[in-house]
Parts: sequence; structure tokens; C-alpha cells
Amino acid sequence: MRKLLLATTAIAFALSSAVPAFAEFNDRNIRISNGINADHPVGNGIKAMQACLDEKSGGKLKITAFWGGALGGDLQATQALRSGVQEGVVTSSSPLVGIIPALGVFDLPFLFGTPQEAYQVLDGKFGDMMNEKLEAAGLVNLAYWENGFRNLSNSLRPVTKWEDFEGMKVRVMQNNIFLDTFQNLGANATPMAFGEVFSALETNAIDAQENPYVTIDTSKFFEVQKYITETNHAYTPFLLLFSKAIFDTYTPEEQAALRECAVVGRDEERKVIQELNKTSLDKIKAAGLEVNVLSEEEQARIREKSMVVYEKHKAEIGAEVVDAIIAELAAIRK
Ligand code: TK8
Repeated sequence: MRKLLLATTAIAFALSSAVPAFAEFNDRNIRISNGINADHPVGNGIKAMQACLDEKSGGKLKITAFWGGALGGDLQATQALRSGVQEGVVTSSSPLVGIIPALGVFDLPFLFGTPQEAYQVLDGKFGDMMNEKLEAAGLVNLAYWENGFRNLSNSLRPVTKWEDFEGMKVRVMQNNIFLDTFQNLGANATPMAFGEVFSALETNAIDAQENPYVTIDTSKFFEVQKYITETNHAYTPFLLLFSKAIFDTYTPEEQAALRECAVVGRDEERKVIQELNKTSLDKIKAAGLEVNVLSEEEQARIREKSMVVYEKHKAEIGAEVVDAIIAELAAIRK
């Protein structure tokens, strides 16, 4: 009897304290689409984000993640957010330059030197400024996650100097800065959505693509490529975007939980990417690919040759945006 009383009191207490704590949370199904696969570190980030949301919302905010482009590619999913028919997407910033030209700043070749530098810029004032531009376009960026430093893979020959790009059919994202960067190196650059890359490589419709090692691994591009060159020619971020139309209907507590837990997920995702980089490279090597690292001299030549791209795209990105990031990077590097 005493036990029963104790148990009833405990339940009553739990209920009375649980109700007010989660009253500001409604049952929400949050669909988040991804172009990459579930075993990409974004999967770890989403899990960490969900654990955080469970705690904050008493299990009311639930993420349903879709992988491998199941809900469409980056651009298509982002447009679904803008029209308020899908909650979230993890997308590269690069295919969104048609909507927000200023995002092109992240596509400038050899802009960031280290991940830490990128984190400082993205998680700081500059990142906030870009977030304002995204909001004006109907997109709430909950946090900058990591895509990472990009490297070239191809099926034709080892690439150890820029002359080796000559005539190579390289898939680039739907982004004119990447297009120009590769055309300027002599490649035959072809813009294509991410979801089409594997079969285009497999059928030799294209010879090459460029992505971080972790993506070359988890999207299985190594199965249809022979050579890799560690070019590190760009660091592109992932954006964890939320539909502003839907976000605006959420309670302030729900909005705050989403923002805070997106940062928890970000930290986990970045951590796992850094750990997996080497494992992925080992896996690619074990699969028989030849891996070349550009000599410092060659990297400097490619970088120098690529600088025309900055001038060419400065006006369309916004001169003040380009100047702001260059000033911020200079301050960080001091
Ligand atoms: C996945 C893409 C991918 C990107 C690309 O949806 O398209 O090459 O690097 O990560 O956003």
C-alpha cells in the first residue's frame, strides 16, 4: 500500500511538472531532406540534434530524415521550403546562388585555408549577415554544418598540375563560380545536380567530379573513378535550412529548441567529418584508386591562375560581401 502511494505520488509529481515544462511544444513532424546518404556524418549530426530535441521538447519535435536525394536535389528541396511545403533541408550553399547571389562568396577558389578558419567566419558575424539574406528569401538557416574541403576524382589520368585538367569533363555544382574555376583551368566543366553524378560517372558521360573525401566514400563515387587529387580547391559549407513560412508558425520555444539543437548537431557532424576524413581516404585507397597530393608549388600555380575568378564574380556576389570576408580572414590570420 505504501509502495503504491509512493508510486502514485511520483507519477502525479512527474505529470504536474511535465505538463508546464512542455506546454509550449506541439507535436511536429520535421522532414529534413539530404542529397548525401545516411552514413555521411550528417546522419550523426541529425541523431545528436534529435536527442537534444527530445530532451527539450519532451519528444514532441520529431525529425524524419530523407537520404540520397529521395525528396529531390538541393535546389528542388530548397524551393519546397520557400513555398512552405517542406520543413528542412541540408544543402550545399553553392546551388542556391541563383536565389541568393551573395552565397557565391563561399565558392571562391582557395578562400578558406583551414576548417577552423571556416568555422570562425561561418559561426560569427559574417555567417549572421548571410543568414539575414537567406531569411529575406524565405529560408531560416539554423546552423552552418560542414560539407568540407573538396578534392578532384577522375577516370582518365593522374592530375598533378593544372595542365592535366585540359579537356577533362568535370561535373560541377549548378554554380557559375565553380564552372568558371574549372573552365579557366582548361577543363570542360558541366553543371549537374548531385543526384545524377554517380550514373554520369558510371556511364562515362563525365570523367570527373569534385567533393570531399567523405562524400566520395559515402556516395560511392570511388567505385566508378580511378584517380584522386587532393586539390583542396574550395571549402563549401552545408546549410541546415528551415522553411521560414513554417518556422513562423512555431512557438518561440520550438524555434529556440530548433536553433539550439541544430548547433549541437553541427558540432557532432563537424567532429565526425574530421574523424572520418582519413578513414574515407584509406577506404578509397584500398579500393585501388591512385591518390595524388598536389605539390605546394603546383597548388600555388593553380591558386594564382584561379584568382581571375574573384574579380570576375565580385560584382555579382556583391563587392561589399567579398571585401568583408577577405577582411575578416585577414584579421583571423593575423
Ligand atoms: C548533396 C550535395 C553535395 C555537394 C555536391 O546534396 O553537389 O557536389 O557537394 O554534398 O550538396
